[in-house]
Amino acid sequence: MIWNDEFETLPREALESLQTKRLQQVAERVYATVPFYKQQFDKAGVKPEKIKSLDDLRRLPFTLKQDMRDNYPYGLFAKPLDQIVRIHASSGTTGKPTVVGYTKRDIDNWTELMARSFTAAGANRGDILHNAYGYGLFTGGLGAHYGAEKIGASVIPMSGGNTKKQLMIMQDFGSTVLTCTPSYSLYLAEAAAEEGLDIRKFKLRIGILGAEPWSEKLRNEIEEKVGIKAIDIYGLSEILGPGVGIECIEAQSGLHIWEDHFIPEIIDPISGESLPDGEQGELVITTITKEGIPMIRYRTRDITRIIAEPCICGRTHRRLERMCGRSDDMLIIRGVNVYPSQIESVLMDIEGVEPHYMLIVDREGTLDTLEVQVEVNEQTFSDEIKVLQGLSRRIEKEIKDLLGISCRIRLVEPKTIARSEGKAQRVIDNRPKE
Ligand code: DLL
Repeated sequence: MIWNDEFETLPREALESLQTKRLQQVAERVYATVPFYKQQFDKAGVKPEKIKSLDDLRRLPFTLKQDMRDNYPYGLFAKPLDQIVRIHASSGTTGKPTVVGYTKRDIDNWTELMARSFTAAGANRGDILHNAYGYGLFTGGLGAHYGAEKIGASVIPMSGGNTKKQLMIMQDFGSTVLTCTPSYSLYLAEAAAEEGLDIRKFKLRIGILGAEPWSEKLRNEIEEKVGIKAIDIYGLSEILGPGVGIECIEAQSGLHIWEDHFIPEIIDPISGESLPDGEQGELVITTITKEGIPMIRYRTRDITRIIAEPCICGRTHRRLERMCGRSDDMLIIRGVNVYPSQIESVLMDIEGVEPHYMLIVDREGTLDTLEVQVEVNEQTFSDEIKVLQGLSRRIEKEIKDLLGISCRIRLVEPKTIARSEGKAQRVIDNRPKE
């Protein structure tokens, strides 16, 4: 099913000419209304009227998260506050959050894109949608909420936390669609088992999961343990919130990015050079319809590639490969680049190991060290020490074979690694900051 046939299947040529027109408009708008952009454009020596084609986008300067911080809280808004109807902010572990504002039209567009996304994921008006994304400054809860209402589903606005109650409601109300982070979906399955319940017997059929990186292997694990089709949804507050891109249930392979609202590019994260479709690099997004806080060439720091081949679902919007992680989550261990998702893939392939792990990076003398703490299941844990040692050695070898680095493996008892109700934290880097 397609929510908005006209726009979702627009022939490429028409889509690109719409993008060009909207790009010109947004360039003019931000130049005229946001002093920061005027300064940036002037510094780069480009006037908005010089933007005549999609290729000209490359002449515009990038916008960074730091630019949002420097203009905290409202400096990048392109509309006066009396036209802003909603404000969200990203959590940000250190310092001030990044703040975004939406006009009435922005909220309508967001709702439309979430309705498209939910429909692409296979949800519809007959569904009871259990929304366990956090409501609040985080965009997940409210973003999903309005989209779900728009498609006519019955939304249960659970928000995060209170896991036992979530399970009771989910079972008693007959929830059919679950929206939360991938890690929380697994936690729900585990907590259900502790209560003597089998979540697979609930009425859940689809999970629309995102807000954190997860591997294909983790998807398989979730589909098996929760008994759902697990669909990947992507977004970030700086650009919109959830619903920037989503997998379609037909292909479950790559996330369609809604190109009538966003222009994606891939760049080399170090040199900033644009890379061709198909090459992996950092995702850069320009919003072409947003009014409250338009973003020009925003560097997301998310690592992916663009899949330009047509999709079997009939949508013409290109796809992004599942995010491999963030450039700032990439660990450099003894000179080797390591994404936590690569280690996750190794772990998920090994029998007896649970999908709960933590990576601890440290420095001994001048040498970086990596310890992989991973839970083993009850049965394995009660095995003889020899069996456990064999398992450790196997994990260590597979990581070495894949990434070329040695690490220490620490097998830990089931349920000792902290569970999360939102975004999971899987890395602790204790190295002194340079
Ligand atoms: O996480 C918005 C969202 C809510 C997306 C609910 C999906 C579902 P932020 O808190 O601003 O917004 O965090 C955005 O989370 O730059 C990525 O690094 C990461 N992220 C989001 N979705 C995915 C995904 C929301 N599907 C940051 N896969 C982004 C991998 C994701 N990483």
